[in-house]
Amino acid sequence: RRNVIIRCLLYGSLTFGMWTTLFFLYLHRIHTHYLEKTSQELSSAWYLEQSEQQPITQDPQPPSKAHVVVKNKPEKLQTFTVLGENINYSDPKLLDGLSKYGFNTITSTNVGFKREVPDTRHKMCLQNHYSTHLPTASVIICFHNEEFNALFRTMFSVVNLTPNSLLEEIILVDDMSEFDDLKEKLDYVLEVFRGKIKLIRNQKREGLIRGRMIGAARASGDVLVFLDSHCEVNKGWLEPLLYSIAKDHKMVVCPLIDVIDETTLEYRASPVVRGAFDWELKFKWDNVFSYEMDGPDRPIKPIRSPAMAGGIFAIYRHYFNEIGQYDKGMDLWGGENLELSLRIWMCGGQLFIIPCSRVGHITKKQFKEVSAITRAFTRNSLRMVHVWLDEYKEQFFLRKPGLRSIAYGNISERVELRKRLGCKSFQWYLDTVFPELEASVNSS
Ligand SMILES: *[C@@H]1O[C@H](CO)[C@@H](O)[C@H](O)[C@H]1NC(C)=O
Ligand SMILES: *[C@@H]1O[C@H](CO)[C@@H](O)[C@H](O)[C@H]1NC(C)=O
Ligand SMILES: [Mn+2]
Repeated sequence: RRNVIIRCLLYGSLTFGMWTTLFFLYLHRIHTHYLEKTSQELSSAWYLEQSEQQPITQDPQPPSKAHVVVKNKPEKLQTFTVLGENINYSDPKLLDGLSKYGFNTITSTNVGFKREVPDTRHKMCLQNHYSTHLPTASVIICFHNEEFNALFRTMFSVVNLTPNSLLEEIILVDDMSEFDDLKEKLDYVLEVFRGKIKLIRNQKREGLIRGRMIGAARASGDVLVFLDSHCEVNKGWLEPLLYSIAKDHKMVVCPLIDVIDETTLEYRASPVVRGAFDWELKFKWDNVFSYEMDGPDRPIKPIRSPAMAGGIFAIYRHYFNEIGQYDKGMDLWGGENLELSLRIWMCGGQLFIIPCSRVGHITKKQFKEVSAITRAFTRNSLRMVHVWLDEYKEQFFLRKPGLRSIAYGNISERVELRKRLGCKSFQWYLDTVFPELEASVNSS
C-alpha cells in the first residue's frame, strides 16, 4: 500500500509541476508578445516621424526632441516618462543645479545611480548574434565637475550592460574637478567596482581632448571606447561596435546617440541620422540619404557618416595611435570631433554610425566657462582649417572673416603627420564622402 501512496504522490506532483510549467509558459508568451507589440509600435512611430523629418541643425547636441515624438506611448514605457511631472520650475535649487551642472540635478538625485531605460533598438537588432571572439574594450570617461549621480549612472550602466569578458576596464580621468563629492567620496564609492575602474587625476586642467589622450595612454583593451560622463548605455550597446571594428581595424564607429532630456531626464530614442557640418565648421545632424538606406536590413544598417558628433565613439587602440590620436595643441573641447573625422576619412579609415548600438546622452545647457569654450572652439577650428582644408579654407574665412588673423599656435607637427600618413586631399573627401557640402559652396 505504501507503494500506491508514493505513486499517487509522485503522479500528483508531476501533474502539478506540469500545470505550473504550462501556466508560466503562458505568462511568458503573453509577456513577450506584449513586448514585441510595443517595440513594433514604437519603431513604426519613429519611421513615420523620420519620413517627414526636416534636416536637423542643432549643434553640437543630438537630435532635438521635436523629431522624436513617440505617438501612442505604450504603457510599459510610461514609467520612464512620469519623471518630469513634479518639476517646480521656480525652485531655486533647480536653477542652481542647472547653472552649475547644465541639467536638472534634483531629478538626477532622485533617479540615483541605477535605473532601467527603454530598449530603443529596432527589433531586427535582437536577431543579431555576435561571435564570442570579439576584441576587448577599455571605456574611457573624462570629466570635469560632473554631477555625482550622472557620473555613476554612466559607470553603472556600462558595468551592468557590458559582458564582463568584453570589458577590460573603465578608465576615469578627472580633469581637475573642484567639487568635494568628486574627491574622497568618489575614491570610496569606486571600491564597489573591485578594480574594474581605474581613476586618473590630472594635476592641472588639460581639457577633454588631452584628457582622453591621457586615458588612452593607460588603456590596455584592444578597442578604446570614449564616453561622456553624463551618458547611459543601452542593452547590447557594445557588441555591434566591437563587431564592426573586429572586421576592419580601420573602422571607427559611433553608437546612435539617444536623448536624455536635461530637465526631465527622460530617455528618448533618436531617429537614424548621420553627422555633418557646414562651412562655419558647425556640427549638425543630417538626414540619411535614401541611397544609403537600401535593402531589407535598412533599419539596422551601419550609416556612413561624414563626421562624428563629439566624444562618443569606438576605435581600435593601435589605429588610434597610428593615425595620430588627437591634436595636443587643441584646448578644452570643440572642433576635435571634426578634425578626427576628416583625418579618419582622408587617411584611409572609415567612420560609421551603428544604429543597433544605443547610448543615451544628457544634452547639457552650457552656462559656465562660455567664453573659454568659445575661445577654444575658435583655436581648435583654426588648427583644423590650416592642416586639412587645403584651398577650401577660403570657404571658411569667407564666412568668418574676423578669424583670418587669429593665432592658432604651431601646427607643423600635424602637417608633418598628414604627410607621413599619405592622406588624400580635402577635394577627395568632398567628392567621395561629403558631396553635399561642396554643393553648398556658393550658398551661404
Ligand atoms: C515652487 O518653489 C517655490 C520656491 O521654493 C515655492 O515658493 C513654491 O511654493 C513651489 N511651488 C510648488 C507648486 O510647490
Ligand atoms: C614648430 O614646432 C616644430 C617642432 O614640432 C619646431 O621644429 C618649429 O621650430 C616650431 N616653429 C615655430 C615657429 O616655433
Ligand atoms: Mn556631453
